[in-house]
Amino acid sequence: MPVSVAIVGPPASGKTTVFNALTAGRGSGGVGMVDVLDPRLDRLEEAVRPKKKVYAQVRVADAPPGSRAQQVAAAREADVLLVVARCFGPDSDPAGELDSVGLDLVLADLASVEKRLEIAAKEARINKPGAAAAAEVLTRAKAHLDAGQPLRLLELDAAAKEILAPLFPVSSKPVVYVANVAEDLAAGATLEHYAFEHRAQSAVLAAALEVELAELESKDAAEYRASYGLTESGLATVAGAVWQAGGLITYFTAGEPEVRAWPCEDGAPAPIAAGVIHTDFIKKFIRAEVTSVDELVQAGSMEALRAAGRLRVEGREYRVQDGDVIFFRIGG
Ligand SMILES: Nc1nc2c(ncn2[C@@H]2O[C@H](COP(=O)(O)OP(=O)(O)O)[C@@H](O)[C@H]2O)c(=O)[nH]1
Ligand SMILES: [Mg+2]
Repeated sequence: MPVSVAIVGPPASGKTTVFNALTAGRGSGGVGMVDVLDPRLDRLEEAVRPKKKVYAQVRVADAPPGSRAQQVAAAREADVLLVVARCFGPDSDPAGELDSVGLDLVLADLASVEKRLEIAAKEARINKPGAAAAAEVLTRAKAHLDAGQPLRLLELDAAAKEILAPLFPVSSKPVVYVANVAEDLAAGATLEHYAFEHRAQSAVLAAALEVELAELESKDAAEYRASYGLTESGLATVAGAVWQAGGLITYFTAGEPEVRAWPCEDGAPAPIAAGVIHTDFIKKFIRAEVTSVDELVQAGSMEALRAAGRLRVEGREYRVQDGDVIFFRIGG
């Protein structure tokens, strides 16, 4: 499954320009699928020589033009939000822009939490099972939102999260604050500070410049970037921040038909990680055979490692690590 990212932000902050930069102009209807390049996958390809190479994918959705409510609705479907603030041109005020977008998300959640709380409070009065516990969580959420704080900064255990889940909260989603700068990269500093204070990830992106670079050969683009003091593509910067914000790691599968990178929740037990490939694999998981990119590149194939007894055998409790190369044994 691709990682789903929604772009939000105030008008004219450069959202569509960011969208075009990330999708290299290949999006359509406001949606684009983007490959997240990864040199580890390239090394696996060289070693294994598979028929196919599949990078981790991100689905990027541009903010729909129209009302703030429409933007919030679109954001509800995403795993991670990219909040774009204008850090170029006259009177840029990224902190003010981010405050205002943050408030939109908080108010949207406050409305649905208040509505649900009224119902839960009534249900609690007639002793409906679970209603009192729900009202307690909703009351806590309401107080937090009333204070202008997003739900992502409220500590909730699994049971509390389950109570809020049917409301499809949007302020609980991980965010990456994107400083859309012109030539002056230093203009992103205010936003980076803001992100730090708000415990969010940030990325500085020269979106208009990246749109131009996307049209160049990768070698020319790299040289051009270097002249601006940029060490990686805008997409790589944003993808890194999205992975961080979303608490994601990448593991790999490497067989003859294809080598592939899979985004996966950090700390996921092996069956859940296998479920990223196919939901059936969660139930049918038997064991994971695990190695590293380096080991596999040395040996040339999973089979060679298995024959040499050098694949680690891990069970249901194993927590998949970033950079693992895995063969999942699945039952019938
Ligand atoms: N100088 C400069 N202009 C930009 C940049 N990004 C966007 N713009 C301009 O800002 C205006 C609004 O951009 P757009 O992407 O349509 O904003 P949206 O309303 O947030 O989607 C357009 O005229 C863009 O050309 C940038 O990085 N540098
Ligand atoms: Mg736009």
